[in-house]
Amino acid sequence: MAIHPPADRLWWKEPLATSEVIWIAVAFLWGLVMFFTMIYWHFAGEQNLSSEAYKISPEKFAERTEAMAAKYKVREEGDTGVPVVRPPAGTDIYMFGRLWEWWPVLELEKDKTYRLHLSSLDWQHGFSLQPTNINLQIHPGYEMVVTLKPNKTGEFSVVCNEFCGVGHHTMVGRIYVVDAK
Ligand SMILES: [Cu+2]
Repeated sequence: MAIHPPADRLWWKEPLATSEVIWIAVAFLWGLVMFFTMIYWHFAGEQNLSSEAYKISPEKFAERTEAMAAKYKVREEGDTGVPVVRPPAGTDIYMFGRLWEWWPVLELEKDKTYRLHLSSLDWQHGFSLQPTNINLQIHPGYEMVVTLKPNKTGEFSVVCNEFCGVGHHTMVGRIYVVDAK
């Protein structure tokens, strides 16, 4: 009960009970286990991201993304006019977020490695790749670079998970993963 202050205020000078020592030791050891698990899981876990961050202006990032899209566009996504871009495996690929879209749509090959650059042209967005557990904060002025090796074919959605205004809920992008030709 903590209604009244302890009679003896110098509580840190009280002798430690054995059970307290045991609990402190257990908590400390468990903390160590979790700390080393983080490092181990970085290599052994399948979804832990190693990301890099660099400064880049929104203009420059848009320029690189548009250059890639112009070069490797294969079709358009439905009637949205958004290009579906299939860059060569092993290359640097780009996607930006802006109010309220992820652009462009990417088509990647299974089991190939890409360096995915992500940035925002205007505002803070959240890159969330569904249904995997991949989440990144996307800021204007910085690019996040993720080394990515898709291990499943299919259609993956990119949703914005950082509230960014009235169109936030419509901010959905797409990544296709297909078998290598
Ligand atoms: Cu958003």
